[in-house]
Amino acid sequence: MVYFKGLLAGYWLFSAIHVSVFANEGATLIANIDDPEAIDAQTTCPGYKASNIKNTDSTFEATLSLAGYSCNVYGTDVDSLDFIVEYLQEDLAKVSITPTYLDSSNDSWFILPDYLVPPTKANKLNFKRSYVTQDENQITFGDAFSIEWSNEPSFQFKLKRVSNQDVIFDTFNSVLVFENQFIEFVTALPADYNIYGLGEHNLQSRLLENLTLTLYATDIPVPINSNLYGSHPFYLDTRYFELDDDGNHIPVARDRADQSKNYVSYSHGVFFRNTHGQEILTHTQRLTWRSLGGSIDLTFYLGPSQEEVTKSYQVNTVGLPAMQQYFTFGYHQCRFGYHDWSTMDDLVSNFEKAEIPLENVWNDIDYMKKFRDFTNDPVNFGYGEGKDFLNKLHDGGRHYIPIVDAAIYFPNPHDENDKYDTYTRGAADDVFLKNPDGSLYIGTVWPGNAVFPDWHSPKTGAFWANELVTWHEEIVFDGIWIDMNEPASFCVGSCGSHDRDMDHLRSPSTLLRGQSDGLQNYFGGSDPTNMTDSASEESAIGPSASSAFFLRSTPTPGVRNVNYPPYVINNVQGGHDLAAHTVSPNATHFDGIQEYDVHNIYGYQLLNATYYGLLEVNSAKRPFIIGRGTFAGSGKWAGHWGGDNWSTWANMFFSIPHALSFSLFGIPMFGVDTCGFNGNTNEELCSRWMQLSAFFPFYRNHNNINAVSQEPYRWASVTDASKTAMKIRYAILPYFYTLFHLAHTTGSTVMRALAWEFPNDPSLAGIDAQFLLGPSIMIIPVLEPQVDHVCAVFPGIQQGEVWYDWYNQTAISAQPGINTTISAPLGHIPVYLRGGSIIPTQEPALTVRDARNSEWSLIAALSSNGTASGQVYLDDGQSVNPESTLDVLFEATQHRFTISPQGDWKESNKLANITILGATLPVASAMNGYGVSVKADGRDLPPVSAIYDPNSHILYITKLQSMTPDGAFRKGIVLEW
Ligand code: MIG
Repeated sequence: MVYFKGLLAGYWLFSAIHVSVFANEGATLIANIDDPEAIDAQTTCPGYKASNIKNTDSTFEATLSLAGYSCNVYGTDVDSLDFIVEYLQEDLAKVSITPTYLDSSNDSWFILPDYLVPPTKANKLNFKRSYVTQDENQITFGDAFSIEWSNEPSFQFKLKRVSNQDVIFDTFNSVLVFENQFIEFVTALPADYNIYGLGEHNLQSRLLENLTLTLYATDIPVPINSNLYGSHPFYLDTRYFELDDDGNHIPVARDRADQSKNYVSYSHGVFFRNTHGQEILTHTQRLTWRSLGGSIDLTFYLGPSQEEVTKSYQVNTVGLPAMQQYFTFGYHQCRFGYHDWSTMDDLVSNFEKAEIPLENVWNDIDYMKKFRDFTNDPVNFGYGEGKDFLNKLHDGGRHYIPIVDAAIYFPNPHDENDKYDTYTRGAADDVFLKNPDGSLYIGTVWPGNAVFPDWHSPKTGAFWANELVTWHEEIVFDGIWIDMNEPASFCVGSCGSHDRDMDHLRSPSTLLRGQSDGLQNYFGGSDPTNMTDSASEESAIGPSASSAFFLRSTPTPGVRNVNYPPYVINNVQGGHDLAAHTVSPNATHFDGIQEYDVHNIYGYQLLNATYYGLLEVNSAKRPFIIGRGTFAGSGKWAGHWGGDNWSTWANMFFSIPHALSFSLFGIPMFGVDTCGFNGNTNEELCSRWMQLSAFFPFYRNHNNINAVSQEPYRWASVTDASKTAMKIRYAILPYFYTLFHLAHTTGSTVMRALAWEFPNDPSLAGIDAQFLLGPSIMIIPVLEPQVDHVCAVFPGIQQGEVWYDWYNQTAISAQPGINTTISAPLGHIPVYLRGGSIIPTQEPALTVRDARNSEWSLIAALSSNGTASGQVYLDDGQSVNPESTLDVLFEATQHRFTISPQGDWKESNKLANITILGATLPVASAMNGYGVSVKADGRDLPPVSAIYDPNSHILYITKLQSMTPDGAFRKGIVLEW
């Protein structure tokens, strides 16, 4: 208990003091967007003039020269730029703008190397390059897109989609600003635009006008509309048109949609390959994109559907998402504050007693010895006891996921007893980030002074892998939870460089262990701001917090100020300081690259290292990683959780748009801290949330150290609600798994917005309070307290779409284009099956292993024209390269069900049931009451195995086991009735 109290007080005092450090400084730096005196680059800068224009059948090139005196607003103007448009593929074009003289001796700009973030590659095989047509200022490539340009008053360009002449990117009426520390370009957008993405933010799905979207990886308990942990400079732009009688496209105003009209939509995507701090401003009919450096490297994905845009973004640019092991779709229980192995053991028994499914138990930093990575506290989390616990856990079919933080404890050099092997090995290989003067960059994180692995060093990956492998010899974990990889640091600058005596005895970890005098010591006496005093002594080492907040640097030609760039982005941390709560921008990597230029990919690289590290642990198993800091492309290694949310209804709602944006980013393995992390949850909220998250790919309940317990078994009503929702989740695990296989192989999404599945209904463009899981299941959660119903739309009704209530399996009646009120008392989450779908299911169970070892059922929900189809993908559920796989297609009509397997994975569980929803059999054909005669491959099945309910229009075909004695899907089957 002492431990708990200490930790509680420490955590909160520590955060409070951290904030006051900034508050005490008085004057605060104003972000440029909040500063009425900030210079507007658009009215001040001259822009460029294009010359040397050339083109080939797939490129357009020009040299851009500064069109007047340098403006040097927020850096040094680059006088000469290369402008290149590359037509890469029918659906893909790239625009890059880079300084012409890359080898100039006084260059101060930064070009992102391909080895850090791979650029967009075209799949040349698909590319039927056709022809180029030119007007004076316009070039058309094939049938796909054209570029129009002008030099009046300065260089500007438009990209058009040829098929409908829609201008998808348009810098006319703006100037291009290209400086060493500031880039700005503007594109026109249509009235009432629908754009999505540009994460990571806690916002609704369709981005509003007049937002400032900041991209700068940071550790912050998820405020609304601030920069968060990840950076995804990608947006989807969907445009709706009405088709008139002459086939013309007339833009449709926002959300206004007459269901009887004929609409079409065209989507395109835009990716800005740039790792600097960024700001995107959404104005009326215009978007301004700013970056603190780098070059302009834009990829345009022409779609024209969201699905094609998202697939192309992943296939051609960021990579396809990691395939997950089957077990990862089970339920995960976590909290900060599970403080010893026996607590973990009790946790598992409590779930067993309550008969709530439990698949994975997680440990937060509680398990560590003094909060040091890859160590266990010998008293509370000893290796011996751990082995017993993990053996038992694994025998029960369950799994264990511990946290690993980004930073590595830096031992006190004056204390020879203070040894930490991980640090010693890393130091021997010289794998940690440096200060500009070559000394170690030393920040502060949970263990106290801490250093940061430098992923640019060729030895760091092997260092990290070795730590994972070595630790795994003691603790047989089944995946890794990566935290603090933005990276987070609790002090400003290389604070430990000045105070090497600040060992663990004065670190937060000791405070948290309940040492009463620790707090004053840690902050260096009675004045908490003293912790940063010494930092101002030496400017070569990190920025100094004490003077930071008055600084906004004025540009010096040819010289960059990376700690205080002239343009101040609206970073959410204290004083908008880029160094606040993270590693300082002047921290220097092995290859000389400064953190300033690559801050947003620190977390991405750590996830990469962890992925390959886990393959060293076991090369056969798909690594399971959930990470906090992400960048475009992290999905190929890891999933993501939404970070430190709050136990509020609003945060529960925001989890849906958060997930949908990560679908667009190619990170389908997403979920949030169910029931909320910060603050106390309550029974009603937790009940609704446990049901909602049951339909997210990553399903974890996690809680802060100081909040009331929120495991689902804490309340009878939450127990029941969780079980109800988990019964569905565990039954449809084969559907989840198949969706992931499709995501992993094609880039399709798992959680989907209604607008993506019903692209011709403009009224769905902003809907994010309900969603689809894959194409076939729609979830309509209750997102507010004290109600017993929910209002929702049922898309596609006008076009004949049928929706079946999951629970009573009958078609609902709803009107097109209006809200339908659905009963949803506490404990009930409305779920609908889309007509035309066939869903593979197995029996729900308390573990994924047991569910996976149960009999199969197939549910066919017939469409209004009496057909349905679906599929399932199976393999061993864990191998990186499974030896055998199986793809099964299902098709149904009013009289036939066909199973067509392909592949050599041998499924050993039998097929038991097929249920046909929306069946309309003439009752005259019924035998034995409502029994129906069914032939399997031409032979009669016993009539008792098929029952038709003419009231609910359900045909139940059961007891099919004898047809599949060795297991389901061994060979093709046709059932007829
Ligand atoms: O400084 O490890 O987002 O999930 O419980 C806070 C303790 C560190 C932040 C994570 C949260 C985790 C917490 N961590």
